[in-house]
Amino acid sequence: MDKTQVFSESSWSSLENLGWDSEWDFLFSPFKGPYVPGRVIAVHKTRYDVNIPGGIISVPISGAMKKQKNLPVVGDFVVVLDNQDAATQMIVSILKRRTCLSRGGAGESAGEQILAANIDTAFIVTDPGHDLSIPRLERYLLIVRNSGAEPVIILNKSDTSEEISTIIDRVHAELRGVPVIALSALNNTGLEQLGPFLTPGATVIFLGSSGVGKSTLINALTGASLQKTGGIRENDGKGRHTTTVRHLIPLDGGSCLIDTPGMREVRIWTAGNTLNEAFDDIIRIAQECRFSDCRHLQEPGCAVRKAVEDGLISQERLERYRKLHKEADFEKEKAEIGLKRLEKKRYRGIARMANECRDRNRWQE
Ligand SMILES: Nc1nc2c(ncn2[C@@H]2O[C@H](COP(=O)(O)OP(=O)(O)OP(=O)(O)O)[C@@H](O)[C@H]2O)c(=O)[nH]1
Ligand SMILES: [Mg+2]
Ligand SMILES: [Zn+2]
Repeated sequence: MDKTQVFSESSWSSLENLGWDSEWDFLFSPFKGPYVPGRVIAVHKTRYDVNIPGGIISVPISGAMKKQKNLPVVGDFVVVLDNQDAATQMIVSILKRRTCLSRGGAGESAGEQILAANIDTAFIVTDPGHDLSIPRLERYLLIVRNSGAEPVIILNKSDTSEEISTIIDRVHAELRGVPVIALSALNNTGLEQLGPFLTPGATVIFLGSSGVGKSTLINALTGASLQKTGGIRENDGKGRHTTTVRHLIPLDGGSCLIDTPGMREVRIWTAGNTLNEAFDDIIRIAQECRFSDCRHLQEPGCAVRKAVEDGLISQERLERYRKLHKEADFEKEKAEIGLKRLEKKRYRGIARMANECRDRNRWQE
């Protein structure tokens, strides 16, 4: 391999230390000859930093992948064409993702935005003060559960809060069934609670708003200042968006961490069954509603509204459910409209081809 292409020789890892196992080996087995496996550790505009055996290289993707909009994300295991020549080095395929973290596109843009792949545990980091918002945590939970990864909530900056155990109880009560860990990245206390998730071969990601301390936490875990950290604004406690790219970092014990930029907007992607699982209490009670398509608004014989009156479900919880449901439907609709447009375009292409064919035949007659 051309040594000049390995721009970061000191920081590369063996693929085994980046989660490569026999299952990946199996998926890679059809590729022989000039192909090598690798893991995407960072994504730039058109180039990808890929850790391959022997180094980290910066490569583009193949034209076919570009055309199919088949874009790698951080955490992907990929197949790289590596035939000694830096000019033709490129990613040619993505090995089938085990888990895939995605959200609805930002702004009005339709579609899915894939954030990262092959994540085992997603830490949803929040600050118990300024940033704490149950509805936002719930959105993150939906995104994570939908991805196939396991969610864990981290209340960072526990050094700044006197009532941390009350907050833990509140989060537990509102968002059932998710582990909640309180720690302080700055003071290096409570980090040992993350140990069970950082097993050899595991990949974990840190999600959350800007300024909650994701990079500080990663630096504390790696024991190095690999990630830049930033202050937060005095007036509203918001972060300054210090981290700008998602980055995969290997940890000594054989696990991998992914730092991410703080999210401004947490849109859920088509939440499907995950939404129903998260609100299984409401779904169960809704089976008793008189109308099967009851929206639990003004309909007579609504069991859900009765459950709210009886204090079995909180009004806020019902409202969060309604809002998320509406949003998931909207994302689905946006995606379907996009699909229809695509079909129309494809049909127009076929019709044009048929016309051209007919004209040609006529001309030849
Ligand atoms: N008091 C206290 N401050 C912390 C703690 N962890 C992080 N901070 C501070 O919070 C600020 C933001 O930390 P970062 O690690 O840059 O936050 P981030 O989540 O990576 O932010 P973005 O990269 O912008 O998304 C810094 O000033 C940190 O020193 C903590 O446990 N306690
Ligand atoms: Mg950061
Ligand atoms: Zn109802």
